[in-house]
Amino acid sequence: MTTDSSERLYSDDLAQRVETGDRLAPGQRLTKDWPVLTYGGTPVVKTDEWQLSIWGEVEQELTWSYEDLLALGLTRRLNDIHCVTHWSRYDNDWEGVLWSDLIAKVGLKSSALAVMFHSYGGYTTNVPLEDLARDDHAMLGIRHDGKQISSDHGGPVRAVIPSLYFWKSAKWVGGIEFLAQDRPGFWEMYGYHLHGDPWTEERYA
Ligand SMILES: Nc1nc2c(c(=O)[nH]1)N[C@H]1C(S)=C(S)[C@@H](COP(=O)(O)O)O[C@H]1N2
Ligand SMILES: [Mo]
Repeated sequence: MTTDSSERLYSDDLAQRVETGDRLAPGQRLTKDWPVLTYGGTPVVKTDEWQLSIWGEVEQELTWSYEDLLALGLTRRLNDIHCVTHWSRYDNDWEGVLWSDLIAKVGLKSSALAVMFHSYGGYTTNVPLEDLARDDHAMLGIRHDGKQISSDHGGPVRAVIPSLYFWKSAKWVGGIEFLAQDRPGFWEMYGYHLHGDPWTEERYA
């Protein structure tokens, strides 16, 4: 990929960080490979069995199939990921359904303030709606570096929220619960920060 096309796929924030040499979040080390970080087993979910349930502070609860999700359209984004265990990986090339495109299809109640992502296998993680709205790279990821996301890395559908530590990017997403009040998910209940901004090192509470 040429530098020019990479730059166009960056957020303004990342493009500026690349330019000013302020790209690695504090306390992080760069890795070229892609570690697998999973608590527990690896759910293997086939695309024709995968479903997304949407409930909570919504006008109408929804269940989407994989085709329903793809019908919202795929967008490509290039971004960096920062894991709370101190590794970072640059230039992850994602294709998926942008959060903004998804939210346009869901009738949110004005009481909705945060989301809880629910994964196949039981993992959960919470993210304020404000952060998802601000992060124009937030998506449900389908492809990474030109290939279907593998089961290890959360395929067929995982969250990608590059503005927060990577534990917020739930793998094997099967449910999105809209919350009237933010509440801790799995790691957050075990002492991880409720919010998780890598630039201010919101690692642990
Ligand atoms: N369902 C689920 N999602 C998850 C996790 C997990 O254990 N289960 N681990 C989180 C953590 S701590 C990180 S760093 C990233 C790792 O994603 P990767 O294995 O694709 O690198 O996924 C996040 N999402
Ligand atoms: Mo992590």
